[in-house]
Amino acid sequence: MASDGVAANGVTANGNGGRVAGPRCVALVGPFQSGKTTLLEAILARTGVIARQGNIEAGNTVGDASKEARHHKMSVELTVATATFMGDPYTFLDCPGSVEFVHDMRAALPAIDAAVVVCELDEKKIPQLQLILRELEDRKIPRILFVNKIDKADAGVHDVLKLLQPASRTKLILRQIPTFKNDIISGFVDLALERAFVYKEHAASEIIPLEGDAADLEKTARFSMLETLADHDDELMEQLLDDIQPPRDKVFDDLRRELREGLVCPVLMGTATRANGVLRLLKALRHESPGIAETAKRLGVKAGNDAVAYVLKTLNTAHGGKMSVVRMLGGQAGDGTTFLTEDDEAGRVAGVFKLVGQTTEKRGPAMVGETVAFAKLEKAKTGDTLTAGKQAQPALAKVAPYPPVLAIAISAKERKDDVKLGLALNKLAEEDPSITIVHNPETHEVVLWGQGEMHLRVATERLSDRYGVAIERRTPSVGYRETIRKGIVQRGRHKKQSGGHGQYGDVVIDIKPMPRGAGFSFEDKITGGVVPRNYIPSVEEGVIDALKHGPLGFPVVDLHVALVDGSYHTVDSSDMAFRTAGRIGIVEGLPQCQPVLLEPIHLVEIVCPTEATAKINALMSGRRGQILGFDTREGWDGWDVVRAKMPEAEIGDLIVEVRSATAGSGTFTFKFDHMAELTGRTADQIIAARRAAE
Ligand SMILES: Nc1nc2c(ncn2[C@@H]2O[C@H](COP(=O)(O)OP(=O)(O)OP(=O)(O)O)[C@@H](O)[C@H]2O)c(=O)[nH]1
Ligand SMILES: [Mg+2]
Repeated sequence: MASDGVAANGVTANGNGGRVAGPRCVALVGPFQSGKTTLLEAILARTGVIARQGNIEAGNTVGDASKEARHHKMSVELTVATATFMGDPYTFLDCPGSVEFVHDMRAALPAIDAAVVVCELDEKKIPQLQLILRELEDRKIPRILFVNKIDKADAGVHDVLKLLQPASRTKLILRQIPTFKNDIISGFVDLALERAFVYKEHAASEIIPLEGDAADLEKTARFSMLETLADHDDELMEQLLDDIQPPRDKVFDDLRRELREGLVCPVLMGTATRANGVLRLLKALRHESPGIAETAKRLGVKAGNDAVAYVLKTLNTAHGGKMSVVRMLGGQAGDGTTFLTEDDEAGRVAGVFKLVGQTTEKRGPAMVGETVAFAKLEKAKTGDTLTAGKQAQPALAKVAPYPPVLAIAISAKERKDDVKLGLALNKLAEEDPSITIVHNPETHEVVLWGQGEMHLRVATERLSDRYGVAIERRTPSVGYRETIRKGIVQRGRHKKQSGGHGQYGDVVIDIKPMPRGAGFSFEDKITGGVVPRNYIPSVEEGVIDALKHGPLGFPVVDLHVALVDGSYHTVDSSDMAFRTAGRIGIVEGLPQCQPVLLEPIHLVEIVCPTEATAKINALMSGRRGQILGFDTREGWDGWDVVRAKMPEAEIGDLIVEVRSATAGSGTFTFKFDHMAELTGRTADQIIAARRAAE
């Protein structure tokens, strides 16, 4: 009995000419819940790293080991696991599929040799698949599609390419076709090896004779695989035209070359839960994926002896402190190596570790191509290029997180945890750069911005689980303002004669509305010294102070205040007294100026697959949005951009609905446009809520 991929004579069937030896770094990516973590588990079992394959339902997998991931039964951060397959070390990066945690994937991509894109035969998940493939295409990363959950496929599976091709700009090339027994998938035919296999649960597939229907189907499918390869190989094209069977080694050479050059994207299949198809996948990686030499070239690493590494993830472990997961792109580094980032010192390595999920194992120096964790590089950040020696390499890759789309205001449940919360938030943002923390000086809120509901939920769970700070969360305040519709001339008088030194300040101010966006200005129109020069700045201070809280409860903007008259007392007048007088002028004057609420309006740009555009339009209109128009998204077949102006209050949880209207693939950006008057019921409610909160 021969095993999967090895010919009966025991010789590896693949032409070995261009095979790369040495360490690899491979990311497992793909749409949400496609089976990446399960596939990692199968790979670790297959390579002997773990004795038994765990599963998501039982909560005993190497990936998703954090409390938050187990609880939600989804990946919420990158899992790193190193295994050895046929003598070569492979580090697998199990990336979260949820778009809300996509930054962990995006930041890791620059350093990988190849990606395994785990997907399902589900039309609804095609836009998400497309997003991920684009990311890889743009970065020129060789990729293999692994169609998972093939156990659930029916006979329609023959249309694999028809379903998947729209997601890929690169030509897909089907490498295997499934075989069925009583309508249930039982194995596959490998089109390059021309062999039929029958799946065995948690064991290598077994070779069976290729005969009957399967043999006919194989011929057609193989021919179309060769035709695609021949698009980039004239000699092969001639052989096909002349009906000559190309030598097997030539086919393997083409498969390898065309994958690495980004000309094709091979498609394999299997069932991660049963470890079916996993050995074929590993062999494809072994024989076809590039190694560190090509990856270093792709990134433009300058040749030299100095160690160069890319930080693909930062972790704060409970015991080991800070760990920087790096891919060694050049040289070697170990305990005591000092690294530079492109603009700073990164620190000194205090411990090199091999990672298998949450297990860390101390090891010797890291060689070029290996993926390890360095402890205590205090200043290294995810995405940094590290160089040992005196001359730092310029940054090889920079991956900016997507702008955040959802915010919550948080505070520690107990006052005594305030300082702890501050420290924990820094660590949280260090591990996950797609989180932004904003302190709102006006409302004194700490606002956590993130990529979606689950992202923020997991962030707050981490604050309590990992850092021991219990959190309260609220909807963040909207940046309401108020202004006035008409002007007034108002006296502000402050006079106190309670024994001893009195207080006296008296001003007349002319308050006038100004156009939207003008802000606030103050003018001194005093003549004849009725208010002495030196008190005038205090009047202005008093005015500004009072404008922080207008008659409706919000900061007042877009008005002009001129100091036109007043009087003073030689003994009792003071800065304090004039300040108070200025404040009184505003407090008494504004309520007579027809105050009106202003709300911030943002310019929102939503991107979505075209079939969702109508839904998005309706959604925006339903949220007081003013649609400006929609267009096809440049460079994105089958996608639109919808532009609208929308009140900030309505943007609050917009992302939740946009994602639900687009099967998770739509998103938006927004930027402040203008302040607009708001009246009527909505305004009354906002003002009442503000009063109640005070
Ligand atoms: N039937 C079937 N179910 C599978 C297979 N692989 C995974 N699953 C199930 O699919 C669900 C998601 O599996 P995961 O391994 O967590 O998927 P994932 O891609 O890591 O998910 P995210 O990281 O959250 O995107 C779990 O319930 C798995 O048991 C498979 O080959 N066949
Ligand atoms: Mg996962």
